[in-house]
Amino acid sequence: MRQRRTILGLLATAVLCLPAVPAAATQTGHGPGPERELGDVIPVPAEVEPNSRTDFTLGPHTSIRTQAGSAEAKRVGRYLAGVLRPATGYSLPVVSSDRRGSAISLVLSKHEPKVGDQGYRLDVGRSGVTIRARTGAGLFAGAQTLRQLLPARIEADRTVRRAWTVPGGTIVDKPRFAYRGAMLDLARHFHEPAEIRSYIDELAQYKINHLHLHLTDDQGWRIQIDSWPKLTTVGGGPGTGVDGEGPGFLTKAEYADLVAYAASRYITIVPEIDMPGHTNAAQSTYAELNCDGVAPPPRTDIEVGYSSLCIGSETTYRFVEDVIRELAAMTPGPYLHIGGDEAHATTDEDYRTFMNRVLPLVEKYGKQAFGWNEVAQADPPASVVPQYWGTTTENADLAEAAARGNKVIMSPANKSYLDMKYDANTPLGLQWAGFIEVRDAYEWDPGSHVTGVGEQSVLGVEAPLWSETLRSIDDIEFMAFPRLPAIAELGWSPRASHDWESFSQRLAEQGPRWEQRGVDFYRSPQIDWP
Ligand code: TNX
Repeated sequence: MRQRRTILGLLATAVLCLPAVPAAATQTGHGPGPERELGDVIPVPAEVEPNSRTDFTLGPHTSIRTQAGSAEAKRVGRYLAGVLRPATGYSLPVVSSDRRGSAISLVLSKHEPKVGDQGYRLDVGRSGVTIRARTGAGLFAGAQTLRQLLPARIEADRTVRRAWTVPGGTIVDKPRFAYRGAMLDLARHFHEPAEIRSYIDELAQYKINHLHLHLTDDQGWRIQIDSWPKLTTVGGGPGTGVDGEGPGFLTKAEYADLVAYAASRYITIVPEIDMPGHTNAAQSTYAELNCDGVAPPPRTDIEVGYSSLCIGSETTYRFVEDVIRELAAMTPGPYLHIGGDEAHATTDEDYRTFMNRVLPLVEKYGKQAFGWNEVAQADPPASVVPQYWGTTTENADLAEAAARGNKVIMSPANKSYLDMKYDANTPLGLQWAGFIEVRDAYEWDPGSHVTGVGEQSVLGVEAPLWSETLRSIDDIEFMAFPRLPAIAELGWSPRASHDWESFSQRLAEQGPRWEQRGVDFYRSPQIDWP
């Protein structure tokens, strides 16, 4: 719908541009005061102190002032200017002078208390907004909060004449969990870099800071590996993907561009090569990866659990090491995900043998291993991060791993899987873990969801989006929104702030923002959309 929406959006904007008085003010009866309340943000901030006497209104002479000498602050300033210029029509110059006057100031200080490495303090006073943080990531998070504190039409791609007022007061905010992730499956259907960038832009608004890319599976191989070139030319070529309709792959250059684009939004890419199962694309391309030396036919159905690398063969480990080495070399982030799920065609003993050889390889190339929670069955070292995808609240292997000191990522399939249908009428998605309405996605606690896995053992949360039924960015958006913001809030906001009534009201206000941006979303009947 992106194309169509944009044209409608242009028309609407053109109409609203005509009157001399601020359009939205006339339309909604709002005076010059702010349309939003301080704290009307997803994820909800940790501490909010409104002050109605210090609202700030952006004007044509407002500048974005960034800490002198800080390239990092300048980078966030430029990003923020890029977000605010189209709708306001103001020039919002990014300057590093101490000149007085109306400004949004971005200040980096190692001594800022109470905000940790990812948080920020945001003060809205009469002459401007000041965001303070200890890191660029913190400034960026504060910039996203500021963006949501402005009226929804700030997301318009054309000038809208109205007052751009930010509610006065102070926010002090930092995340509950260090890791807030989303996952995109490029294997079942490839998604183009432009689509991935557009998803990254959406994720960043909700303070998601990791994007896990599921790069390989039975139906396709989506990342260039020079030492095994046919993985992509054949395994990512025409006819690959579910129903043969999802071909494509990322070259190393495209992958590097994506890593850089994500980094500019303070998002770290976590690449996944799934093994020892989910490997048919590789095994049908290279016969030597099979115990019998015979390449199976390519598969485009959505069965799982039938493929396995040959555990007793040295060729397997040469292959795995080549792939891990090349992937680690192109990945600046600390994590590398080795899958490990649904290896039903691998015996338990072989699975342990495999993991005991492969986990050290990840470390050898300087990365920390993530694996789906089955990896906990191999008693991995404490540095390994199991990702829980089960649908129950009991998992002895995971609890034992937590007791041994492993940190885990929480992605329970019946809560956080964005590819599950909302209800029986959802045209896209699967339903093996049940229907997931937005309230289901919101009503659980990552810090106590699995018995024996407490808050201290949780590195964070992640919302996976598997692509068996998804082709376009519109499909992705429709499944991600509005559930992704629910998972994002569970990952960022303090446990004590958890409140469905508050969340659902703040979520309703995201609807017009998605409309402005041409983002598809599911109009859940649980939400009172404006
Ligand atoms: C299970 S969850 C899988 C994936 C499927 C997904 C579909 C997990 C670790 N494995 O292979 O795509 O279900 O929802």
